[in-house]
Amino acid sequence: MFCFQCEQTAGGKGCTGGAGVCGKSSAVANLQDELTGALIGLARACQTAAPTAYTHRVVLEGLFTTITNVNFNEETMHTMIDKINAEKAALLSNEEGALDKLRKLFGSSSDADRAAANFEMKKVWDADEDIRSLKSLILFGMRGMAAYAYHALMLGQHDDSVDAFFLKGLRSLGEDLKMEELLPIVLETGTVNLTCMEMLDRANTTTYGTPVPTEVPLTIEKGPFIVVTGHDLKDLELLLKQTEGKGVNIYTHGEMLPAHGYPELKKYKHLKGNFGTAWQNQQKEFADVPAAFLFTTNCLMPVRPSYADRVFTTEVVSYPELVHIDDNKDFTPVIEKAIELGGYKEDHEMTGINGGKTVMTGFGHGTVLGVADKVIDAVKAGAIKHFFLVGGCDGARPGRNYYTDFVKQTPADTVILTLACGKYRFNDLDLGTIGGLPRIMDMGQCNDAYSAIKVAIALSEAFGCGVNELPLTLVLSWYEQKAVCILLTLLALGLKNFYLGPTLPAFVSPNVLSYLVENFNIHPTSTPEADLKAILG
Ligand code: SF4
Ligand code: SF3
Repeated sequence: MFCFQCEQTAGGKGCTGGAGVCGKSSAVANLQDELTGALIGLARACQTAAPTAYTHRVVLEGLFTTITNVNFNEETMHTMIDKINAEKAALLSNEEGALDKLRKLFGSSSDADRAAANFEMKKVWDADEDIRSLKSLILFGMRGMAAYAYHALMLGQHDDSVDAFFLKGLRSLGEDLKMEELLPIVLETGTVNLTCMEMLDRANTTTYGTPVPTEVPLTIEKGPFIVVTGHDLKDLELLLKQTEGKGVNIYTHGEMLPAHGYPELKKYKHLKGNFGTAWQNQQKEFADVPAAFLFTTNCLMPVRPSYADRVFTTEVVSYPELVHIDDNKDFTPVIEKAIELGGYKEDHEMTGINGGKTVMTGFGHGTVLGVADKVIDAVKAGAIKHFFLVGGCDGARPGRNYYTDFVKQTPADTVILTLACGKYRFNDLDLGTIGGLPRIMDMGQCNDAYSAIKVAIALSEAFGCGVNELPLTLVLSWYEQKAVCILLTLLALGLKNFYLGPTLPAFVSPNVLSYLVENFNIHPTSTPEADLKAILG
């Protein structure tokens, strides 16, 4: 196996051998390469055979499946590969002349299979390091973006330009392209991801309303409960409906926390609070808990015996021997498990990592821009000196205390916007308020980076300056591939001067890194003291 798509990759270089640091086996890693190669084959076939809505859905599922901490299961990997190959065969046989045209495109091979041949990912992993680096940025960015497009699709939204780009991007991985040909596709991944995040924001807010600031308890009430984790709001809604009146409470976990801010989800009285902290603590936090756990997306870690009997998966999440809830979305096994386990006998107090008993969420662009006048006045009067966006993925590396310490050390006249699961490092801190607004404002999930971008653009318009001239600094943490697509969006928008940690991606080659540093002024994080001093002068 070879995999270097996430931040915890072995030795900061790449996972090889029997298994990845995430627990993914070499068999699954190799199948993920085969799956990606099949997707490239399908994208090639779409050059002469028209893709259908189903084709686009298969592409999303295939890419989403390969995100870190989503699929650990050889069996479902095989099913997915078969599905992709079947779709390619169906497209080519349905469209008259499609195969002949493809043969022409690919030379004169008489072998039908070779015309839209599946690609061997080893060719990318063995390529020149700069080509490999740029193709990795495209592939990993598309994997992250596919998850967002998938959630939007579950709420009935899709976008033709996003669908078309996945096919173009996949094809580019199998082509002999030079650096100067790949670079524009890297940036295009970021531009298309902005459209994709906007689509998901629209899907979420038109379905569930505009998020409102909401205080979320961390204490678990007595009685049966289910913990829902991941990013898919639709799954949460379906589970809330199916548990109504059954005496089973629902708690969010990880990236599901921002669900509490949406009016149409908040209205369910049995959506009680948030359980635990970020994903990398699950093996400790889930141990012996008398509740059922439902994973709707990443980040699933290898399950431990003390709670393996109570973890359920849905969507593309898959782990050997766990009960999977299929597309019919009948959550009965999850609900029955929660009732059987019974929950805690008395209310069970839990806290955030800094000891806080509640957290706040619900500060999306709707809320923040709703008080834009207040914010602008506070900046003009000098009450707010600087904005920080401190957010991104959390992870297990010890150096990630940086983000807690950074936030603790920010001066009292600064505002911290945050998003994604990295916020669990500090979201239970009480840092007081500025002009009636809390100093820490949670904008939502990682895809709600769209909210942060909207706010930054609105501020720059209000102050009549470019976004890069605003008193705003992005201090980002990355772990998996959604962070990659968001980073590409920031680059595509021309945002400069941000801090990235805890380490730089292994798939960024020295040449690509110096390009990014020169053109976008990306700084690796150092120490909170030094970085704050450099930022605030
Ligand atoms: Fe290693 Fe990350 Fe790939 Fe898992 S996803 S195999 S930890 S690089
Ligand atoms: Fe976290 Fe996995 Fe990335 Fe949506 S849940 S941010 S790491």
